[in-house]
Amino acid sequence: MAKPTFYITTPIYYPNDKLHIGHSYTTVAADAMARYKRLRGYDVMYLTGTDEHGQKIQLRAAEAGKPVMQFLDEIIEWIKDLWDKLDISYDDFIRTTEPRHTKVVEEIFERLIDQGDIYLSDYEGWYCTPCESFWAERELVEGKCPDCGREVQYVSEESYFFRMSKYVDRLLQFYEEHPDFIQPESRKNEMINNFIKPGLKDLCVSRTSFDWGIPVRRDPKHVVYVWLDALTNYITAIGYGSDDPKMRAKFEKYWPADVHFVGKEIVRFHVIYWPIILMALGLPLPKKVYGHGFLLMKDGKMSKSKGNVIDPKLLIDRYGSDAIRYFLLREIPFGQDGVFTPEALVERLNFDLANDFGNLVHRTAAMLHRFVGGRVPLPGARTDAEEELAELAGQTLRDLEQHMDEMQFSVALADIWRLIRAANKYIDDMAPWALHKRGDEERLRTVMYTVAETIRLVSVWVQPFIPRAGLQVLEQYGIAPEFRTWESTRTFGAPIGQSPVEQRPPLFPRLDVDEELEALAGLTRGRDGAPASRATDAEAAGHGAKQEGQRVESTATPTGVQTKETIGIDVFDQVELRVGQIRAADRVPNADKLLRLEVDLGAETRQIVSGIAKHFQPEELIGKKVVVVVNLKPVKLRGVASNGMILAASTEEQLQLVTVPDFMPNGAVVK
Ligand code: ME8
Repeated sequence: MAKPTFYITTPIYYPNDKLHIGHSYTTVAADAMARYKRLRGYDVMYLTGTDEHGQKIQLRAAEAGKPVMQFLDEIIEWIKDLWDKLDISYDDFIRTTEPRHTKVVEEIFERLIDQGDIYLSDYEGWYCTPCESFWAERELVEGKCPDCGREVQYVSEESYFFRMSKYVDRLLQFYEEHPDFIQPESRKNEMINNFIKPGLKDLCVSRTSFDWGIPVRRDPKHVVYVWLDALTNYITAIGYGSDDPKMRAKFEKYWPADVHFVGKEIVRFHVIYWPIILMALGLPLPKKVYGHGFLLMKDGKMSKSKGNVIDPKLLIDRYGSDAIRYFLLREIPFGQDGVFTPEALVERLNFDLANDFGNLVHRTAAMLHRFVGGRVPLPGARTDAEEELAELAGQTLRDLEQHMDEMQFSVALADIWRLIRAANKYIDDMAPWALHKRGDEERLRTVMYTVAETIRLVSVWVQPFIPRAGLQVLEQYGIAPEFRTWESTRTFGAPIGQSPVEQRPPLFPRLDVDEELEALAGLTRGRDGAPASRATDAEAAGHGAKQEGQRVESTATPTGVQTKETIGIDVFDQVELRVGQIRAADRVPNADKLLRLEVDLGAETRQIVSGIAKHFQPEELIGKKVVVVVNLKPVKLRGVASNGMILAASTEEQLQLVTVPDFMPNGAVVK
C-alpha cells in the first residue's frame, strides 16, 4: 500500500543577506515535523528555498559590486551550508530564478490575464523599497514607512492587478468550512477584521520601475511583482505546469500541501492572497498555514540596524546543531513570541541536555559496564516501580503524538523530558549500586534493563528534534534496527537483552555558565555595542511562589483581617490567574528554597521557579492542578528563568499550594 504523503514548506527566504537565527527557527521547526512524519511512516516532501527577485536584491548586488546571479549564488551556497550544519533534511530547495519556476510563472500570468483575473491599470501610492511594500497616504507614519520607519517614494506607474475582491466570499466560506486552516486560531480573526472586513484591495502584481524579475510575456516592460512570483514556488517546485509527466505526477501526489510554516508577519499573504491565486487556478487549497511567533532579542526584534542579529553558524560551531535545535524548539512555544537570551540557552543546555538526558545515558552505560558486563541484561519479574515507569512511557507516547499533531514542539519535548527525569529518579530510588553490593542479581538485571529500555524509547522519540544525539544513543546501546522504529516504541519491554553497550564520552558537555555568557555576549551585541547584560537580582525580586519573609506593608482596619490598601476591581482585574498542572519539578542547584516547575497551561507549558522547596519533594507535586499568575513579568531566580507565580496559602509554620479539582481544564481562567 502506498504510504500517506505529507508536504511541508518553509517560506522561501530573501537572499539579500545572510540568514539569521530567526530564519533557522522556522526551518528547524519544519525539519522536526518532517522527520517526525517520516518516522511515522509518511512519504514526506519537505521544501525550502529562496525568493530571488525584486529591487532589494538588485540593489544589494549592486552595493556588493557583483553581477546579481553571482551575488545570489554565493549567498545560496552559504544558506545551503547553514542548512547542512543544522541537519535540515529538506527534500528540495527551490530558487525562484530557476527555469522550472520562471517558465510556469510566466504561463500562469498569461492565463490569469486571459481569464480576466489580472487586469492592467495605474498604480499610485507610496513605496518602501526595503520592505517592497506600497502604502496609502493615510497609512504612513509621519510620512514614513509604517513598518520600518524609512523614507518612502511616491510612485505612479502602469501595473497589472489581481482582482482579489472577486474571491472574498469564497475565501470566507473556505475559512468557515475549514476551521483549522489558519493556526494558531487567534490569527484568523486578525485577518478577517484587519484585512478582509475593511474591503480587500486588488493586489499589484507587476512593476515597471526595475527589471530583476520574471518578465510578463505579452508586455515585457513589466516584471511579475514579488508575491505572485514567490507564493507559486509551492506548486512549481513539485511540478505544477511542468512538461515532464513524472513531475506532473509528483504534483498530483503531494498537492495540496499539508502545512505551510511561516512567520506571523507573512500569514496574511498565505491565508488571503495565496488561497485566492489557487482558486483562480482551479487548484485545491493547502490544508493548513501555521503562523509562528517571532524570536526576539532583549531589545526587541532582530535587525541588522540594531546590530543584535545572531549568526547561527557561530552558535552551531560552538554548541553543535542538536543543542541549537533543542533550544529553539523547547524554549519558545510554537505560535508565540519568545526572547532569545544567552542565559536561557546555557541553562537549557546544562539542565535538559547535559544533566537530564546526557547524564541518564552516560551513567547507565557506566553502570551496565560496572555491574552486568557491558550488555543490556535480561530482566527478571517486574515490580510496581517498573510497571509505573512502563505506564508513564505509554502515556508519554500518547501525549507526544498529540502534541506533535498540534505542532506544539515545546510541549512535546516537555513530554519526553518528563520520562527522562522519571528514569533518572527511578535509578536514584532503585540504587543499582546497592543491589550490586548486596548481590541481588535478579533485581539488578531488571532495573538495568528497565533503564536501558527507557533510554531506547527516548532516543527514538528525540530524533525529530535532536537527530544526532538520538541516533548516537541507539548506536551506543546496540539497538537493533527493528527496535529503532516509532512503532516499536508502543511496547515497553522489547527484547533488547544482550545488546552490547559502549561507553562513550558524555553526549553534551556541561558548560561553565560565566564563560559561556561572556562568549555569547560577544556573538550578540546590543545597539550600543555593549554586551547583552544578565538579569539582575533586583529584577528577580518578588517572583516564584510567594516568597517567604517578604514584607507586606499593611494598613490596619479596626476589626477583622489586616489588609493592604484597598484596590478597585480594575486593579485586581490586571492580575491574570489560570489553572495550571505541574508536569515536572526539580530542585534548582545551589538554591535550597527553590524548585523549578514546568506548568502546563493548556496552550503552553511554562517554566516557573518557586520558593517552596522546603515544603515539598519535587515528585509529590507532579500532576497537581494549581493557580498560576500568568501575566507576571518574567525574571531569573538564581539564573533560572521564571515565567509566572504559583499561589500558595501559608502560615508561620506551613505552606500549602492552592489547588483546583482535577476536572478543571488546564488554562481555565480563575477570577
Ligand atoms: O518574507 N523570528 O522572506 P524573509 C522567527 N521572501 N522567524 C523569523 C524571524 C524571527 N525573528 N525572522 C525571520 C520573506 N523569520 C519572503 C517569504 S514565502 C512565499 C516568501 C522567518 O527572508 C519567518 O519564517 O523576510 C519569516 O516569515 C521569514 O523568516 C521571513 O523571511
